[in-house]
Amino acid sequence: MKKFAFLAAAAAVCAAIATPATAQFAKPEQAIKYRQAGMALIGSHFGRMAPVAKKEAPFDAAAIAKNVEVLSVLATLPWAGFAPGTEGGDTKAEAWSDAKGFKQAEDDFLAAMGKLKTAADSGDFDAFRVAFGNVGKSCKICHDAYRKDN
Ligand code: ASC
Repeated sequence: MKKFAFLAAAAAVCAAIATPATAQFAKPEQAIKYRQAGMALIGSHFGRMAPVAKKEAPFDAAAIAKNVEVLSVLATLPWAGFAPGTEGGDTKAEAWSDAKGFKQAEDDFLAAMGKLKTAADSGDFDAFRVAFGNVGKSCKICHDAYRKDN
């Protein structure tokens, strides 16, 4: 019985920890807010590097690597907020009716992000500039297809 009580307590603790991560959104509006917040942060951390890529600001390799490290985590976030049943916001219905295409666009973005991380970590400006441009293209392809009012 002692062992059972321990296992039951351990299971309860696991459930308490796991629940917030699995049952993320009680209402569709919360998912919409979450994905919009994620996209806003991605836009901020991506956009702030544009002047560097365009050679309008100096290339600080360490600062870029640090920012891309943050961006790499942010890049993984919004997608859970596009769960079925959360249609709305600035997203076209096609993101759900063409779920395969939308997932492909997500995968392409994350692949481009992986290459940007490698380039930023290398400290090489030209590698960074090319990889930055490719991430930007993947943003635009997805926005053109699935975001309203581009
Ligand atoms: C950004 C931002 C986007 C993308 C896109 C890239 O900084 O907010 O939506 O880059 O413009 O083409």
